[in-house]
Amino acid sequence: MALTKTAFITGVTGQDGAYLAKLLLDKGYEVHGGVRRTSDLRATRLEALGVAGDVRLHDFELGELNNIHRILKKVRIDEFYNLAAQSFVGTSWDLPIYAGDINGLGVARILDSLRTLSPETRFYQASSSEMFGRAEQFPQVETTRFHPRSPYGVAKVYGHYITVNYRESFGMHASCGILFNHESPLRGKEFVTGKITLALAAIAHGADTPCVLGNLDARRDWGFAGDYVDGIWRMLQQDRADDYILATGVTSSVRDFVGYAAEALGMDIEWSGEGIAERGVDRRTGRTVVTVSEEFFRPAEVERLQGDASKAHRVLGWTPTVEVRELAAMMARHDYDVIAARSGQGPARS
Ligand code: NAP
Ligand code: G4F
Repeated sequence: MALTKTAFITGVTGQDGAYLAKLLLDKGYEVHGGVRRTSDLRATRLEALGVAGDVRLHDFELGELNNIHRILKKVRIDEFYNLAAQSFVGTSWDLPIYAGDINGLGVARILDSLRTLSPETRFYQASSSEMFGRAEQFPQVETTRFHPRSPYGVAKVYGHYITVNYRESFGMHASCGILFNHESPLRGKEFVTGKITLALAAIAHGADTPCVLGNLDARRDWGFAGDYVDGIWRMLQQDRADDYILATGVTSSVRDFVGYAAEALGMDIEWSGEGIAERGVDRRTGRTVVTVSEEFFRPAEVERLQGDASKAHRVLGWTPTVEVRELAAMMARHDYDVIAARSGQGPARS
């Protein structure tokens, strides 16, 4: 009889943490997760996926070395997934030292603790396409040079290379997933996709406040988080640890994403003007749906990302299943239905 595997997920209350916890529970794992002690102890994303009662939660702050030691002394862990991070790029300019501590040094804290207390544990590090930043090569592959453009990205480069270094120095089974943007109905509403789908769903319900955005020309390779956690799990099932890109290979602009979400909600956007004077108006109602403000531009921008996941496809057998238009529709309809449920109305039109 196969022994039950045990996994520990840092950042289990986040988008990816919730999807990964569900995936591992469905595979029969015993799943433990680290949660920060806050004023609201509800794990709403785990609740949304119906697994809140099945994950064993532990107080966990990645800034505190003793928290990692406590977990490793208490639980025998086969697979350790480090998803915790100061994850919102825009905020990282306000918290550059904190971002460096959690996204960079936090990874070293875990790796060094594993090396001394549990060297056989397999380790996953949540690296990011943000590390490519001002990329010189399209599409980006695992060997494309990093040129991060934010304190977040700089810290993630440290987290990435310290993982590679512990693999090379101590033979640890430590892998990095260089993941391109992945979204879902559980995505935080500070990220551009979640912000757009919530604002447009509210407008479809009659709200008269437009969605105020920053750089509409920025391009991202957007996939579905549910697909990406499957790729993450596959990385730790390999005999040899390595680094892999997960991406769809398709790049779309923020403006495109607005159009896809709008379409799913029965709107048809006409764009006019340029720069901060640009507007998106619904042709069917004449209402202004999108405006632009300097407030949401970043000090340094990542203009365009597009990933090549051939290696993950070849070695891991991983393929994304949701394309960006379908993703935008999934998120927009979800938000529409949540608002409808709150106000006692029916579900979204298809
Ligand atoms: P998310 O929804 O923002 O979740 C981040 C998680 O980290 C939350 O559970 C948060 O806890 C936790 N956390 C933050 N600071 C912590 C600390 N100091 N100690 C302990 N836990 C802490 O992010 P996500 O989208 O799921 O992303 C997961 C990981 O993948 C992150 O490392 C992110 O940088 C990386 N990544 C994401 C993407 C993407 O497109 N989603 C792409 C590439 C890489 P609270 O609930 O208490 O805030
Ligand atoms: O949705 P975003 O905030 O995601 P960003 O910066 O790409 O970061 C996400 O993906 C990374 C992987 O590449 C992860 F590592 C990271 O943890 C996170 O999950 O912004 C996407 C783009 C940016 O170019 C931004 O300038 O959208 C542009 N944008 C335009 N208007 C906006 C807005 N972004 C936000 N958040 N809000 C706006 O109003």
